[in-house]
Amino acid sequence: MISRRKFFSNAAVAAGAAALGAATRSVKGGERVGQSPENPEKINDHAQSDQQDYPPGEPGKDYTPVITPNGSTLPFKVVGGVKVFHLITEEVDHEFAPGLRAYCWGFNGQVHGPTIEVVEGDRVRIYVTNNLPENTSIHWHGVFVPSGMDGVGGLSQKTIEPGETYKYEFKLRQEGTYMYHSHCDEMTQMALGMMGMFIIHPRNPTGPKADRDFAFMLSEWRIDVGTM
Ligand SMILES: [Cu+2]
Repeated sequence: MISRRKFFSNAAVAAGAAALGAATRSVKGGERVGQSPENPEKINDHAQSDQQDYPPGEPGKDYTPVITPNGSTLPFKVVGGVKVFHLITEEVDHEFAPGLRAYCWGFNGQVHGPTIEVVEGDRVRIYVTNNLPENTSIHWHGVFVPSGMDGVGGLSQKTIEPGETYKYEFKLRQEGTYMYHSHCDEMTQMALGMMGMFIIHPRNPTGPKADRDFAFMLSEWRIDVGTM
């Protein structure tokens, strides 16, 4: 999946690298671009946001909120300096187009799930309540998290049973456009729609400010006649 932000940032990195030579660097999804051998301690962009404490990033002040067409942004509240979110996995009667409906699996009544929007340096606590008829777990795709928060069912955690609520908590040490998705019985759960966007705004943005910022998540569906 190539995201709009990655698309733009790759172009920006290429331009920046040409102008600034070895000093330019970027971290995206574990890849390091434009490393600086003479300045190795500066290679990890996320190292700074890891060590430094920031107040929770505020929409409108620290970032231009993203618009998710045909979707929404997951609300949060700040508790003790932590952004607290609540995802609820559940069956959703989803209308793809007038008259084209199917029972899907999603989050908080939506397919795909609502966009999670945060700022580099934020600490987040995400409660996941499982209202599906089977176990699940949620993985934060591409996001640097401690192993126990990675959401890989059966590997980094016990899966979340129906009716259970699981707490994920971590600090955002990077910026970029990522996703979250089920990481349990993936062929069924992801195919039925269990994914959403996870957007981390840069704490100290460079370049022009966006007037409007849109997030599109594309996926392919095959819905046979009479499925519903
Ligand atoms: Cu993934």
